Amino acid sequence: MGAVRFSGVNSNIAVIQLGRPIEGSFAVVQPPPPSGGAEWRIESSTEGWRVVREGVEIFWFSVNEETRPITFRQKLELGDKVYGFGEKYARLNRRYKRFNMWNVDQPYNQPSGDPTYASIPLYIVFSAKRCFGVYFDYAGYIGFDTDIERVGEVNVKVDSEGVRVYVLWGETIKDVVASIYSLFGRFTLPPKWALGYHQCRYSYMSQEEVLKVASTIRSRGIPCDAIWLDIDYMDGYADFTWCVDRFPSPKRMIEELHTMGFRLVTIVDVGLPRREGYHPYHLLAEADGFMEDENGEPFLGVVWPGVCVFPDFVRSEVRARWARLISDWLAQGVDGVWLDMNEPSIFLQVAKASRELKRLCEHSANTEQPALTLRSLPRLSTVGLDKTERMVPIDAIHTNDSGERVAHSVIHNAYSLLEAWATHDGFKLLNPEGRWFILTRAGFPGIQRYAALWTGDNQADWGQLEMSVPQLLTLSMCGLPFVGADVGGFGDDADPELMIRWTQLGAFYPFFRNHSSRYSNRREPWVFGEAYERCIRDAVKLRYRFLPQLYALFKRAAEGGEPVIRPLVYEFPEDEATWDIDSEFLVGSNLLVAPVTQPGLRARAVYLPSGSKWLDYWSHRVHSGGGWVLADAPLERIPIFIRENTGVVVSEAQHINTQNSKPVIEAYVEAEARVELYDDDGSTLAYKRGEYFQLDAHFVKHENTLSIITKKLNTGYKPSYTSVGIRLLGREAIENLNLGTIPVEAQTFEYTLNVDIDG
Ligand code: NBV
Repeated sequence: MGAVRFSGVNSNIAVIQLGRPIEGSFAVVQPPPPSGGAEWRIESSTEGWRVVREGVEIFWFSVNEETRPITFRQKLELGDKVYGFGEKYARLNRRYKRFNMWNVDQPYNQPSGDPTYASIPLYIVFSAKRCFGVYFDYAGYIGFDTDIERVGEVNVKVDSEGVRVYVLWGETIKDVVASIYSLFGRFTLPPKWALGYHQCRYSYMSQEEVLKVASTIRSRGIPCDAIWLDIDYMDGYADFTWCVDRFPSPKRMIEELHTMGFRLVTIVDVGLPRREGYHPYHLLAEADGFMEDENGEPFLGVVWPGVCVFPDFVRSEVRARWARLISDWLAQGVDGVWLDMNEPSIFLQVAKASRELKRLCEHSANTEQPALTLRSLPRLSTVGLDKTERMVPIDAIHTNDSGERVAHSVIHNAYSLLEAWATHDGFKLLNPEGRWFILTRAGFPGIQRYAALWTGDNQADWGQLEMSVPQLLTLSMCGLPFVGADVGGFGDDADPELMIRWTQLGAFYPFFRNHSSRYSNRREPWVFGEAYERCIRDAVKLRYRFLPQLYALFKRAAEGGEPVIRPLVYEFPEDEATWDIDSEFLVGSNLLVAPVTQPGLRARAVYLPSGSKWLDYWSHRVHSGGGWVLADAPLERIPIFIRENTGVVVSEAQHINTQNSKPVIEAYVEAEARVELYDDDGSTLAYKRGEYFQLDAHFVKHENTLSIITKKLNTGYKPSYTSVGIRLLGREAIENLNLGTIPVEAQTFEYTLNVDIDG
C-alpha cells in the first residue's frame, strides 16, 4: 500500500493525491489552500484508508496506485444514495450502474448508451447519516461502477499514472453542490435572450426558409428569441463560410432577423476541411495548430466536409487563432455559436481507412472471396470504447505551450472545454464587455464557465422525455446550471401530444430549444394544426411568464453556486420520500414542476415535500406537504405548485421575446414571505460591477392585515419599467387579488391592506 496523503484541505474540501503527482487541471480553478478550516486526517485501516474530518469518518476506501489503471474502491452503506456522473441516461439515484467517462458521439440515448457526449467524473453519496462528493480530476478514461463489480462499493478505474481525488464534504447536498460550483469556477450570466425559446432544425436549408420560419413565428404570436442554423448553411460544410446559392445575402438575412427581434445562432463543427485556399485551415496551419498523428503529420479524419484536420486547442496560440476566426464570424452579426461533434467525433480515421482499403485491394487481387461484407463495414451506430472508428485515436498527439507532446488519451474528455474556452475568447475579442452564448455537445467539469450544454441526439419518445429530467438535474448538481435537452426529441417522429408535453417541460429547462433531425417530421409549433399549436404556444408563453424568476435564479447560479433546477432531495433532504424522486423537480427552491411524461394522462400523482403547504398554481387549491396528491393535467397544463410563504416574479406582457418584461411579484403568504426581484441590462458584464437592480418584497400577514414592505437592495441599474405589480395567490377570497403596483423610484415602499383574509 503506497503512502496515501492529502495534498490540500480547507474546511469542506480535501484533496487526495494518488500515484504520480499531476500538474495543473482543466476543470479546477480554485484548489483549496494547503491548510485551514476543519481538521482532516487519513488513517490507515484494514486493507485501506479512512477519511476522517473533525474526528468523524467520512468514508472508507482502498486504492491500488501501482497498477494502471489505478483502482479505487469506496465503501457504500446500505442506505446510501449515489447521485452524479453528469448527463448519463439513468435515473437520479445512480446506484447499481456502470458509467464510462469517455466523450463519444452517442446518437442513441438509452440505458445501454454509455459512454455519452459529456464526462463528469464526479458522484455524491447521500444518506441520513452522511453526505459527500468525490471528484476524479482527470480528462482521460475513467470507469465507474456503483455496486456492480463488488457489492457495497463504488469501483473506480482511472487510466492514468496519477490523479487528484477531491473529497467534498457537506452537512447537506446543498453544501456539497456549492463546493462543486466553486471548485469548477464561476458561471457568467448569459445574455438574457439566451433564456428565451429557441427554434432549430437540422437544417433550415435556405435564407428564404429561415426568414419564412421567423415571420411565421411572429405572425402566429409565438414568443421566440433565436433561430438556429445547422450545418447546411455552410459551403461544403466548411466552418465560417456561407453556401452562396442558398444563403446569397447573409448580412441582409441577419438584419431582417434582428429587426424582427430574433438572434441568430450558427453551428460550428470542430473539424476543418484540409482544403487549399480555405482561410481557417491556413490560419491554423501556419502555427502547426492541428492535432498530429504518430508521424508528426496533422491527424486526418473524415467528417461532413470530407478529410479534416482538428485544432489543437491545448496550445494558447491555437486558441488565439481560433478566437480570431470566431470573432470575425460574429462580426457579421451572428449572435451565438453552437459547438457540435466536439467529443471530437469523426466518421472515419483516414489512416485506418486507407490501411483497410489497401487490405481490401490486396485481398481482391489474390482471391475470389468477397472481401467486403456488410458486417465488415465500420459500425457507425454502435459506439463504444473498443470501436474507435468514430473517434480520434488515443495516440494522436497534442503539443502544449511548453512544447511538450501530450497523448490525446489524457486530454480527450477536456477537448471540448478547451474549444469552448477558445470560442469564448472570440466573443471577448469582438466585445470585451459583452456576454457570450455558446452551446456545446461534449463537456467536462468547468465547461459551464464558457458554454451551455445540451444532451445531444435524443429521440421523439416518451421515455426520453421522462429521462431528460434526471439527466438535467444531475448535470445541474454537477456544476452545470445552463443545460437542456432537444425539445421534441432529435430523432424519430413526434406526435402532437408528445410535442405539447415536451414543450411544457422544456419551458422549465434552463436551456429551451426545439430541435429535430432532417430525417424526422417537422416540429415548428404550428405543424400539427391549430388546436395543438395553441397548447404549444401557451407552453412557450409559460416560459416567458416565469422568465424574470429564471433570470434571478441564473444570477444565483452565477454568484452563489446554486443550480437553477434542483431535485427535491436537494431542498428537502430530511424528507426521505424525496430521495429517489425524479419525475418532478424544483425550479429554484420553491416552484415545483411535475411534467406529464406519458400519453393520454390528464392527471398525475405529485409528491409534495413535507414541512410546508403547497399551492396549486392553476387551481389555487392548497395542499399540505408530506404526501402524494392527484394533480389535474389537462393537455393544456403542466402541474406547478408554489411553496407556502414564498413567491415568484413573473411577467405578464405578451412578449415576442425577452426584451420588455414587466415584472409582477406573486406571493403565496400564510404568515411571512420574501420575494426578490433581480434585473440588469441583460447583455453586458456591468452587473459584475454592481450595475443591477434588486428589490426585496417582504410580505407579513397578521390576522386580517397584510403588510408589504419593499426595499431596494441595489439600484445600480435603472429598469425600463417604472412599477412592479403585486399579486397575492392563495385562499379563495383573495385569490388573484391584484394589489396594485410598487413604484420603482421609491427607495422603500410600504403597503398595508386590510382584507378579510379568512373569508
Ligand atoms: O449537425 C447535424 C447534427 C445536429 O443537428 C445535432 O444536433 C447534433 O447532435 N449533428 C449532431 C451531426 C450528426 C447528425 C446525425
